[in-house]
Amino acid sequence: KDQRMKWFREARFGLFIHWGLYSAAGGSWNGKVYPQHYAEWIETWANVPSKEYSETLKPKFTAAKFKPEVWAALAKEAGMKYMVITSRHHEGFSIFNSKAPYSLNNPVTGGTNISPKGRDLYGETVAAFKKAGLKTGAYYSLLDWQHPDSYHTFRNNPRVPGTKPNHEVYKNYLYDQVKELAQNYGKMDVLWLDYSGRDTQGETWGTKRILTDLIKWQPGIIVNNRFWDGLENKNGDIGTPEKYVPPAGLPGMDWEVSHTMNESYGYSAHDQNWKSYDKMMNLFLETVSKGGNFLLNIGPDGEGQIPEQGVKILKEIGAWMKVNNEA
Ligand code: FUL
Repeated sequence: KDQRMKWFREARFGLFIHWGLYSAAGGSWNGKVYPQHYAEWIETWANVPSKEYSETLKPKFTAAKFKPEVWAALAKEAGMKYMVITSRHHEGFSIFNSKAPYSLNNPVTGGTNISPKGRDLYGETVAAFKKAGLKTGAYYSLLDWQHPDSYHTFRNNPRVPGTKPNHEVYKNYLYDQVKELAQNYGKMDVLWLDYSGRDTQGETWGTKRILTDLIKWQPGIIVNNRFWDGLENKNGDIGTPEKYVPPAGLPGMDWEVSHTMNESYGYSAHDQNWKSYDKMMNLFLETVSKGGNFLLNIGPDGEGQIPEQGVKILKEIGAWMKVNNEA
C-alpha cells in the first residue's frame, strides 16, 4: 500500500472539478434562485423530474468554451499534482461516453451521455491533464436520481404502476460503468466514489465486486472511503472530510480535504461568497500541516468556463507556490 500511496502523499494539492448538467442550471430553476449550497443538487432542490431536467439542460450544456488544456495549465501553475473530475454526479448523467444499458437511450431521458456529439468530455479532460504531467481520477456517484432501478431514483420520476426497482440491474450498471472508466482511458490514478449512507451500505452497491476487479484493471489505483463495504480496507485508501479540516488531522490514515472556493461544488451563478486569498491559504496550509491533501474544487459553467474568481484564486496560489515551494 505504501508504494501505491507514495505519489499521493507527496502530491499535497489537487484539483476537483464538478461538471455536469447542473452546471448549466447554475443554481436556479425556471428563473427561481435556490439558495441551498451545492448547486449540483438543483434537481432535488427544485423537485424536477429527470425527463424535464435533462430536456431543459442538455441543450444548455454545450461545452462551447471548454478548453481542458487551459484548465490543466492553471492547475499546474497553481502547483497541483492531480485532478479528479465528476464522471457522473448524483443526477445520473455522464460526461464520459458509456455504452452501459440506459446510457445510450432510455425511455425517460433519452440517454444519459451528455458530451456533445462526437466528443467525450471526460476523456478529453483526463488526456489534457495527463499531458501536463498530472495524475488523474474520476469521481463517480453511487447514487443515481434517474436510473429506474436505483434506490435513489428521484421521487418525481413516474414509475410504471406495479413495477419495482430491481437493484441487481442497477448494481450491474455501476459495475459496467466503473469498468468502462477503468478500461477505456488508460491509467487511472484515483476512483472517488460518492457515497454510502446509513441505509445504503455494503451490498447496496455491490462495491465488493467492483473493487475486487478494479484492482485487477488498475493495480495502482487509490480509492476513497465512501463505499462502506465488508472489504478488507473498509475505510478505503483515503479519508475524505468535506469542506472541513479535522482539528487533529486523521491520525493513522491518509486523507484529503475537499474544499470549495465559494460554497457550492457545482457552478452557481448566485453563490458569490468567494473565500479571500488569505482564508484559502489558511485552509490549504492547515490541511497540509496536519498531514492531509487539499483537493480544491472548481465548478465550470455549462459552456465549460471557470468563474473568473476561481481563476484568480488559482493564480494567486500559484504565485505563492512559486516562491515557497521548491518541488
Ligand atoms: C457530496 C456530494 O453530495 C456533493 O454534491 C459533492 O459532490 C461532495 C464532494 O460530495 O457527498
